[in-house]
Amino acid sequence: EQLKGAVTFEHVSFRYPGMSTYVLKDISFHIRPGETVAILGSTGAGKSSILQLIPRLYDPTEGAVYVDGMNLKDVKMDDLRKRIGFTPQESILFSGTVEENLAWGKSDATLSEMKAAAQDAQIHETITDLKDGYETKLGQKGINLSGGQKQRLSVARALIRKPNILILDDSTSALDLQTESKVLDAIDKYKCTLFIVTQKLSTAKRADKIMLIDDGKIIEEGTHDQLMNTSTLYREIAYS
Ligand code: DGT
Repeated sequence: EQLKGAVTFEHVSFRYPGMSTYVLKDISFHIRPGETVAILGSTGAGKSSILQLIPRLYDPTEGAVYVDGMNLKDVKMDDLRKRIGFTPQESILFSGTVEENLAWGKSDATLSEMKAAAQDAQIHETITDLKDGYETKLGQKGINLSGGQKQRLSVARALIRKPNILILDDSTSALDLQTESKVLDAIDKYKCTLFIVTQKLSTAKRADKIMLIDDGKIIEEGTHDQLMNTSTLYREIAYS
């Protein structure tokens, strides 16, 4: 059964294993399939902690997370892995070729699937300009990519799976506005549910829902236009 990509948090509270303080406190929201959610908030607010619960890197301490109405605990991990694209804050690339790094997203990916994903992530031309193209070695034994190039490669790796739910945890922070906007235009065509942690107003403006997170709680939510009308805090962020 295919996931469609609705995501529901029901009274989710969370503390990291072995820690006594809650980093998420009674978070509830419902996201419809295909919606884009921009998550904003200061450092340590809990943005990454929320997102890690969706691919089940952790389970909620209290409350539950549902995808398409199913408690995540009842969804097979393999189905989740196939259907959720997740790029963590620090891109994880290993010493191998560009192709091997991309195939980590989908082990049976063909070269043309890799190229399509790389084009969407605006990294294909950078790759073809490298000495050995997709065969170029990265890391200790090869070349080093810039922060923004690593981020785009990580996004490409997540797109290869054609995920129903895509989670970009600050994975476009090093991209300029124009490149980020091209990547997001391409992601629109995947019709996936998108969670994106961002500090860019241009990205927040595109979102169906913006969530402002502070101290483990959702303190404001709405569209850009709604929050510009109702939230002093959002206006401060918008004008800063
Ligand atoms: P960022 O990434 O600096 O923009 O901040 P957020 O909003 O993503 O915050 P998050 O979720 O990384 O951190 C929320 C709180 O949880 C913060 O007090 C640090 C703590 N925390 C984050 N990751 C871990 C972890 O792996 N283990 C433990 N024990 N605490 C963590």
